[in-house]
Amino acid sequence: MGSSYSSSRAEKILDDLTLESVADYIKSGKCQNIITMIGAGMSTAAGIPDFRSPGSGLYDNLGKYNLPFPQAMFEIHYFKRHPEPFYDIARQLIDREYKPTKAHCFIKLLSDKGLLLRNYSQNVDGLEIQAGLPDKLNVEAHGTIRTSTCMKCKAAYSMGEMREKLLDGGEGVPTCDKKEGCLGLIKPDVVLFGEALPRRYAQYSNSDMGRCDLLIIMGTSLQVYPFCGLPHYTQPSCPRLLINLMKVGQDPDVPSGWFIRKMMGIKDPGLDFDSSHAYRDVFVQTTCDAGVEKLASLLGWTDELNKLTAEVKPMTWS
Ligand code: CNA
Repeated sequence: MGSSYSSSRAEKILDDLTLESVADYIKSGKCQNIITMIGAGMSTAAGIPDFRSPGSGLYDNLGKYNLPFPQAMFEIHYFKRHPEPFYDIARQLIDREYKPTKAHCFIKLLSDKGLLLRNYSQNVDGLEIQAGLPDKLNVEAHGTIRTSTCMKCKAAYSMGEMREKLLDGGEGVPTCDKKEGCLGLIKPDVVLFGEALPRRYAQYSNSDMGRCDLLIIMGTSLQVYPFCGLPHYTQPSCPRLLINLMKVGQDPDVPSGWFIRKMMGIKDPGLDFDSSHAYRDVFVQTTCDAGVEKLASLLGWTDELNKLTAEVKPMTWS
């Protein structure tokens, strides 16, 4: 995936850097391959905490585990030595009722209208699939909690089986009983820091990003590589819309981001909403749900979006 950045020659597609202009572009019919890129902020309205929101994010609430640093909880090397905190958090989050949000339903609506090229998700909750998005249009870049695997014998476990192990197993860690004497640790099929992303991620993103004619980024701090590098691989003319509580993805946001970008051969300096050169990046500071509600209204899709949102069922733990 090579960077194609060249802003000086790029065509300016949006009349101005507003949600209204993005809606006009979609309505023009020239925009047929939309990619959505989503993160944990998509699911906070469903009751699932994100990592980095001050106060409510998981990173601010891990004090009792005496971790060397908050991210350790989700790092494979730490997990292998100390899996207990990870399962303690899992136990607190499991078995509640999580319903896809309006923003998840908006992505489903894009797919129903034949406008969605792909959804790239960092989330592991599967709420976009629960909203009805076909598997083939979804890339779960950081894996999923819907399935689990024994780290020793590789036996597969369903979400229902994992649920039982966690809820019936006291405070212990879930171990494998599918092969006699195995007792390997069962790990949800999520990608922890330090693990490789699913092959599907590179397979699809390599060809998708250059074909994208509108990128919609929602509910992410754009801090986790390689995922947060995806916007850089769109064509220089491709408009990029960020709907988030905070402005993110600009050059200095990611510690040592400049170094990683250099290693990845990325020349694009990041999202640019405000500079005198800004020409394609639009920031809408609001919740994902309020952002899609406004966009749907501008597109005349409010009734369809409300119908999908009213009909969607919560996730089941089976
Ligand atoms: P993050 O780093 O926690 O960032 C979340 C971003 O979303 C922040 O910029 C918030 O300001 C913003 N935000 C929070 N709530 C809303 C809202 N309602 N509307 C709009 N914006 C909002 O999370 P990222 O996804 O960027 O980080 C990647 C990690 C988080 C991935 O590895 C995930 O696996 C991991 N994660 C996933 C889940 C999930 O599956 N639901 C939950 C927690 C963490």
